[in-house]
Amino acid sequence: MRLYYTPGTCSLAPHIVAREAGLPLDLVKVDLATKRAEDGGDYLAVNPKGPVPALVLDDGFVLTEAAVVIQYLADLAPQSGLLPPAGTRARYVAQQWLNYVATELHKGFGPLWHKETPAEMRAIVRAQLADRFAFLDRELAARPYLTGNAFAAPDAYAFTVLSWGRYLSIDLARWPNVAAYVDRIAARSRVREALIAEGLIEAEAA
Ligand SMILES: N[C@@H](CCC(=O)N[C@@H](CS)C(=O)NCC(=O)O)C(=O)O
Repeated sequence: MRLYYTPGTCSLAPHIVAREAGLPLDLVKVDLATKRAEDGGDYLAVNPKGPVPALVLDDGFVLTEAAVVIQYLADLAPQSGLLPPAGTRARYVAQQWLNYVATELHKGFGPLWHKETPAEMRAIVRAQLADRFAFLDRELAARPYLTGNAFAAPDAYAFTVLSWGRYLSIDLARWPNVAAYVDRIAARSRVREALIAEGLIEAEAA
């Protein structure tokens, strides 16, 4: 399987899930500005929608949309416990979190990445994110991970997105349970491997 990724973006989430699941992946870096893959290929030929991630299976089938790619990978390794079996209530709870991360957190950051976004809009977006982080902070007061006592696939996605705060001067220390959650996940050995592989932390720090 090949994962098309761009360091530190949402493609980090399926990358982490693959490592936590013990699944080998070939990583292909994508320059989002030019839509060129590091192997010289045209990324738009892989995913005509344009964004990372895209997962290309060994038979050439292409999966996109982070929350779906994450589920596909976790389902390849059911023994990893990263997602409960399909059809169970616990699975729907995990899907609720994946969807929440995708639509409220991941896309909630969207306007902040565009330099044309006016200051008034930035203030509204930051306030909305703060409300969502406050919600997460209340949830994480009750348990260490989104779905319970164990790290699971939605945590890989939430960790990835929450980590963007540092690029946008959003100090997670305002939400101590969220800050502790991010630190807890960052300390996991498979997560550190993914961060090193994407060049986000130094190997010596592993
Ligand atoms: N709907 C897609 C959106 C993915 C997405 O927003 N990817 C961002 C990086 S986090 C990206 O590639 N942006 C550049 C672009 O859209 O050209 C998903 O959920 O996977």
